[in-house]
Amino acid sequence: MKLYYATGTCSLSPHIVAKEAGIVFETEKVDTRKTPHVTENGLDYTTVNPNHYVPALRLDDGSVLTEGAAIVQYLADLKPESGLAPAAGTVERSRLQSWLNFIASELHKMYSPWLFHPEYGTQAQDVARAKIAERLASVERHLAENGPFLLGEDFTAADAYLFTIVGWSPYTKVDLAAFPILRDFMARVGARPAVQAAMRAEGMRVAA
Ligand SMILES: N[C@@H](CCC(=O)N[C@@H](CS)C(=O)NCC(=O)O)C(=O)O
Repeated sequence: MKLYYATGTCSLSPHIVAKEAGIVFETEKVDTRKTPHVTENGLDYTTVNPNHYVPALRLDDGSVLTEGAAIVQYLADLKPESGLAPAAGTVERSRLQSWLNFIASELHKMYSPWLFHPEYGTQAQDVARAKIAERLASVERHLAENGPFLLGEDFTAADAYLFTIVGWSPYTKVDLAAFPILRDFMARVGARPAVQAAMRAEGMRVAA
């Protein structure tokens, strides 16, 4: 298997899940700043994902799986004993999917593209920040009542995704000051050895 990734983007989430599960795979870095995007091996990335974006997972049969929320579940299901995804068909699995969908649509796609492209203008960016703050307030309440992780006691793929997206806050001027429980979550998840291993593998700086 091979993960196509770009450093520090949403593809960090499947990278974390793989490290947490002890799954060894190849990685290939994609330069998403070039058009068309090219990989470190000189491959036109549109031949991997016609939608251009990372992450994408090349499976051992040569086919490609896209969409971060699907990739993390696929990886977690390869190692059910990791507890990164509850068993399919259970209400707990549906809760995991509920969180993955929430993070993808209510957070990920609010931070990106809006807050990474100044050309959208400050008015659009202020609206995005206000919406993100509303959503983070609901995550904060949930963690306060049901934490320490999104599904309760155990770290799951949803936590890897939340950590990845909320980790963009310092670069996008999203203020986490009002969310102490979420900040605590970020510090706790950021201290996990598998999370640090994934970040280092991508060349990211890891807090001491
Ligand atoms: N719906 C996709 C969105 C992935 C996405 O937004 N990827 C960004 C990085 S976080 C990207 O590759 N952007 C470059 C591009 O769209 O060309 C998913 O959830 O996997």
